[in-house]
Amino acid sequence: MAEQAKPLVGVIMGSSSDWDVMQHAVAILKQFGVPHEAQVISAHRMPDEMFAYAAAARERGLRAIIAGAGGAAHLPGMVAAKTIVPVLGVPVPSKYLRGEDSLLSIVQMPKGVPVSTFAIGEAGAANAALTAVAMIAANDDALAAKLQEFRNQQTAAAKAMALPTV
Ligand code: RP5
Repeated sequence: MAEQAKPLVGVIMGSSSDWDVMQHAVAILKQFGVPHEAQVISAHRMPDEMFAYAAAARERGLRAIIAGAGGAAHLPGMVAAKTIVPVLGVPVPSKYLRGEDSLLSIVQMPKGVPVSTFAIGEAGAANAALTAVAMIAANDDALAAKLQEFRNQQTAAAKAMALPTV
């Protein structure tokens, strides 16, 4: 249902091999009923498509772009270079450096063209989506109420945590 409406959030990733991580962003957007789209757009293998996607993002109504990539992870920064739509970068774990390369590639943007950068892996993907939800909720009271309830549930779960007796 959320995928059929005009998307507000674009989820892009450099490879289908990123899906295991990036599906956690899509799951959050689905959970909150935020219209979204998801596709592979590779910075180094599809540079023309990447630029076209970024250039059209604002006029297509996207309010945020969640971009995940691994290794020399150019995708979030290059998309940010071509649009003023906020870009939320997710470092995907890499084979040899466990995603530390992805993290540094994404987070170290020079001053002037920001990429909001999240944790490596699943938590980063989910939190990027939660941040997109929060951005949209700034002008959507029903969505804000859902987000607050989501947080309340985590508080209740933490309060109910018990430790083994020693
Ligand atoms: C990056 O290279 C992708 O984002 C992916 O994390 C990594 C490996 O891509 P594949 O070789 O699995 O397609 O561009």
